[in-house]
Amino acid sequence: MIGFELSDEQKQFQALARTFAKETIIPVAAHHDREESYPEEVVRQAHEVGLLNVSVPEAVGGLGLSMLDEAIIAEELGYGCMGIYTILMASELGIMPLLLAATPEQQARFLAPLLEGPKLAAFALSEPNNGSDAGGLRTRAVFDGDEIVISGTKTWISNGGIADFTVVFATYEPELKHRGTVAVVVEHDRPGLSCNKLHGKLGQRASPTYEMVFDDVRVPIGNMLGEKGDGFKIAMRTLDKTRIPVAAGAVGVLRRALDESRAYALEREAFGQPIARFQAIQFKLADMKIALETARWQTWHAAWLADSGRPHAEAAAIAKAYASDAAFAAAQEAINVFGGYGYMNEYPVEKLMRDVKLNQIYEGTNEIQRVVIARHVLQ
Ligand code: COS
Repeated sequence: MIGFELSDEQKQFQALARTFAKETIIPVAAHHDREESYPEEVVRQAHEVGLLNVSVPEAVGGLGLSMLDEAIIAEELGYGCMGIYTILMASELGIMPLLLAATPEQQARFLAPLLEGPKLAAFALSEPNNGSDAGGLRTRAVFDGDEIVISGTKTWISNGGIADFTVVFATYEPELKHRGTVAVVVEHDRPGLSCNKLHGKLGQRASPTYEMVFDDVRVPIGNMLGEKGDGFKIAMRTLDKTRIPVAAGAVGVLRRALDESRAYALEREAFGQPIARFQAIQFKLADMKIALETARWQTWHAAWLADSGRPHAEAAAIAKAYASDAAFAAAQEAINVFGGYGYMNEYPVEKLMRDVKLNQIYEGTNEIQRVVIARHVLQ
């Protein structure tokens, strides 16, 4: 017996997030995209209604939501605006290494304060010369008595300059490659940390992305997650989970592309009738619907595997690659349905395409997802 019914609680979260997207995100999304501005008020309200840092465990006062719960919420946020989605969900990405590898004391110390206000976490793995090769980190972690001294540069860090803390991955012994890495929580009030906002992104422009420079930043050894040498595996286990909400956000974009295309096709007339009457348009809508259903079920399946403690790395990679590729294709087709208007930022569909392009790249490019999938196929 397989159950496809959401629980009452999940339906409530879905309704809450859907209303939040409609009433709080969508009205300001185009503005923050154009201005490349941070939607502080939206983040404050997300905290107020309970849609921020939803994975913080119940043991430290949070909601402790599951991956499936998160996927349900992520779809609605992605429907509203992928940039705003990324602000909220990048915080869950920053939290995940602590769910996987922190002691109860560390969880209480770092996660409980996140609940006190609209506060954010971040995750810093990528470096200027190291994106896909996550085992070849150059950021250094030097053990000095009861402290760790971090030096180096991280880049493409969502929330990097506005988070309360960032989980930083660094090497204490580069020759050991991935076996010489650590995961360390760095609070942002530590001396020596500077964050520079990156400008000129194609999409997701409401989400601030940073370069983070660590100039001999000292943290207590008690900020390290797990043991020396665990860094790479903590990062991989984190991404195996968080690629699921990335897929779910893309599902939200797919659904939005379909809804916008459907509404426009029913209203716009050509050759004396609504363009929805033409099979050329109908087939585009049908293809979007096929992709939407397929992407959502694969995403929810991956979430179910993760929540039930089963292996889920391959399923998450399939969901992330399929959903983001399909959402990008659907957003392009939505522009075609809108014709010339689709190319203008007066209408919402060009933003969908620019925004969801990033889902194909972050948290592991879709080429890396295919590496992960191929390894499972061949092993
Ligand atoms: N979970 C737990 N352990 C894992 C793992 C996973 N998903 N994937 C690999 N490992 C382990 C391996 O078992 C191996 O362990 P041992 O040292 O005990 O043998 C070790 O980690 C190294 O694994 P592997 O040799 O497969 O590492 P590679 O250097 O070949 O890297 C890829 C594998 C490319 C898949 C990895 O580097 C990756 O995912 N890169 C993308 C990073 C990314 O997503 N960046 C985005 C940043 S966030 S925006």
